[in-house]
Amino acid sequence: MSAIRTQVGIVGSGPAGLLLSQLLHNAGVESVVLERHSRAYVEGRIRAGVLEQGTVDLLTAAGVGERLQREGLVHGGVEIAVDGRRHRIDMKALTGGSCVTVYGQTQIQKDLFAKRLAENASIVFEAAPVSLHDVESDRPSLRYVHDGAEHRVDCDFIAGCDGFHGVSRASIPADRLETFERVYPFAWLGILADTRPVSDELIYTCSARGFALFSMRAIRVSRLYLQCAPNEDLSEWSDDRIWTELQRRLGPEASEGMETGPSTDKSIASLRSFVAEPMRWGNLFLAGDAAHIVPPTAAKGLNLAVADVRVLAEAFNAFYRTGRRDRLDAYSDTCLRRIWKAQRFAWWMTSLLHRFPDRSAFDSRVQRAELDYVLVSAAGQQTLAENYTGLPFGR
Ligand code: RFL
Ligand code: PHB
Repeated sequence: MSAIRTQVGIVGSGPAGLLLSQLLHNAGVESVVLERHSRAYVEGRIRAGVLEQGTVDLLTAAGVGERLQREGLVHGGVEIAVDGRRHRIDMKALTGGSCVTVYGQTQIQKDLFAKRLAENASIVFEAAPVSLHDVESDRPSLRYVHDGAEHRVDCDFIAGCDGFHGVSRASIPADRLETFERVYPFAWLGILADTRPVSDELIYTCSARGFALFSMRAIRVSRLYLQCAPNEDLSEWSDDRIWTELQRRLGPEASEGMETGPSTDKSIASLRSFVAEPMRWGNLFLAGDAAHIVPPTAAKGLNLAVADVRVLAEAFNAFYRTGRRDRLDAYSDTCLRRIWKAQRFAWWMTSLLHRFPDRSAFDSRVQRAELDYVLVSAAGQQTLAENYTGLPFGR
């Protein structure tokens, strides 16, 4: 078995793993990234689209924000449509200047890979399976198989950035981890299409037929979602059926002139809230989807992954500069404070805007009253705007 030595062994080359390796590199800390899939596979996954200002700032400070600054679409507002009536939330005015930026996760992945590989980063694609060893000792290691041969990475720390289904969290003994979970009784059917978005800003739509979201990736690229059953059969959803359903949920007035066209990607994602505590076991630190999942309604998943990595990179950096472990010891608690606030907001937006099949008539009336309140009250709108654009760090 061949063996190499590094400071931080990173499992997973999603946004969390790659950005961590970039931030460590910028601080003079070495890392090796092990990725189970190919680069093309990781770059091709259509996922997040909305970035908080803090995420944009960190990517820019890390040296991977050039194209994001040029091509990202800055949005100062968001719309909520209820039974065909559109209401705009002026996030920028309500928060004293905060906006979000629409820029696809695929583009972030491309920017990060380009930068990391230009700097000769050590990233092993198609490393499978990966296993974690001696995590509780000060000599942890990662083992993996690549091209049929076994390899070992000896390191000081392991960062588990391998998403919800990864091996890192699964390696932690069950009695060392507490998990909190809620699974929602619906899923999102999402398409991508080369059509002009129906509006300049995102429209979150609440109707008797269920939730829909009108988002975008670029001036002429739409990203659209429909609430559907968790066991929905994708093959039963032709493009025509999807566009018709989108128009029905948005209502005739608001969807007038909507440009339709063939989808270029189509998928179904289930909705779940999940947190694993603590985000550390010995010298293994979990970051991003490996430690927590939010339903996509509040667009927080990628932003939380970036926020974790920011705290983790600073903690590693402090350790290598000073030998002090206090930031590493505080990592899990520091992140969890922010994560639970985002969890609450994602759960709240999901509860507010979706049709719940098992909700009583009373509960549905209360849901509608809450929505009405949020849309007419300055305080309600401000709460939404402040959480959607991203809570500050350290509070
Ligand atoms: P990722 O992106 O899942 O990356 C994990 C990487 O680890 C690899 N891996 C392994 N490698 C080695 N060994 C193993 N055993 C491994 N197991 C897995 C995987 O191949 C992969 O490359 O996790 P990361 O980096 O934590 O990033 C998290 C984000 O991807 C995720 O939170 C967001 O996509 C969530 N999300 C959204 N977040 C937002 O902030 N804004 C949004 O607008 C938003 N929209 C969304 C979303 C997620 C969605 N889906 C499909 C779940 C919309 C959707 C529909
Ligand atoms: C997206 O554009 O993919 C998107 C936007 C907002 C969300 C979720 C996903 O809440």
